[in-house]
Amino acid sequence: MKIIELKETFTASNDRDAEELRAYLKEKSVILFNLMSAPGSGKTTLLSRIITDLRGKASIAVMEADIASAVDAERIEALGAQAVQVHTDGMCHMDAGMTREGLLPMDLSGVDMIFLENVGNLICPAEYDTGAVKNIMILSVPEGDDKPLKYPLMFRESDALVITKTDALPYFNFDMEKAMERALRLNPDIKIFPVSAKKGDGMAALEDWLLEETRQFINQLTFAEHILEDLEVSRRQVSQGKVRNMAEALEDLRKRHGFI
Ligand SMILES: Nc1nc2c(ncn2[C@@H]2O[C@H](COP(=O)(O)OP(=O)(O)OP(=O)(O)O)[C@@H](O)[C@H]2O)c(=O)[nH]1
Ligand SMILES: [Mg+2]
Repeated sequence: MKIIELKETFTASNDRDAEELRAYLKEKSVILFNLMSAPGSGKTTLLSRIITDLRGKASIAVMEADIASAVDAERIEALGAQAVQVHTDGMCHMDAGMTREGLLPMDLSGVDMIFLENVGNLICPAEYDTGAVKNIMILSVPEGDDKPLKYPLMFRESDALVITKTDALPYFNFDMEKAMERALRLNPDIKIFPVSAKKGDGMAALEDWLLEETRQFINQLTFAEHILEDLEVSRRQVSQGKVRNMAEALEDLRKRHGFI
């Protein structure tokens, strides 16, 4: 088990570090999902279910961020997936520099998805861009349907909201409609997936979304690579005198790709 002791990275701009990390992920053809929630809401249980269900469909690696211990990374490794445990030196969040450092010892060849299980906390993780391609928030039924009212930032910053432990709905006063409506009011684009990681209910829709996001991210690369290749061909044609000038070559590219 690899355990990495991190220190907060004091760089000029976390946003710039995050953009650089996304560019690195593009280069490596791997998507990074950042999982955020309160402690104990069910992040590791959800990840365990995803790893098991997507076996044969996607290769998954996990970065577990905690203040102490390696229990979560051990749970992931027991499923046969690559896991690294990072310790945040007492901090309640991960930033982009820390995430990059945690990725360094990982073998990313053949990996399609990396999940960062952020430190359990509803406040700080939402304030830092980790360099992830998509942010996923988990809200569990026992926490209550009022959480979007109390912790709006995380709902705003997330691309998807997983409402988990739905098997516990009979035992709590959790109004699913109210929770969804409150989340959507903060973030009309957020995708909401009610699931029970314990029983498996609703997992297929979430997993389809993860696979589709991964496919789109990787295809987007292929598309970008095509354009770069075509640009190189155009440049060569201009230098060989086959096309009159670069403006003409770009006009041809614009017609073929529909932009530039
Ligand atoms: N009933 C029910 N319990 C669940 C579900 N998912 C997780 N749990 C339970 O919730 C508790 C916490 O789950 P974890 O997966 O460890 O939560 P976590 O968010 O990873 O916790 P931290 O990493 O400590 O923040 C455990 O007792 C799980 O068994 C679920 O879908 N239904
Ligand atoms: Mg956990």
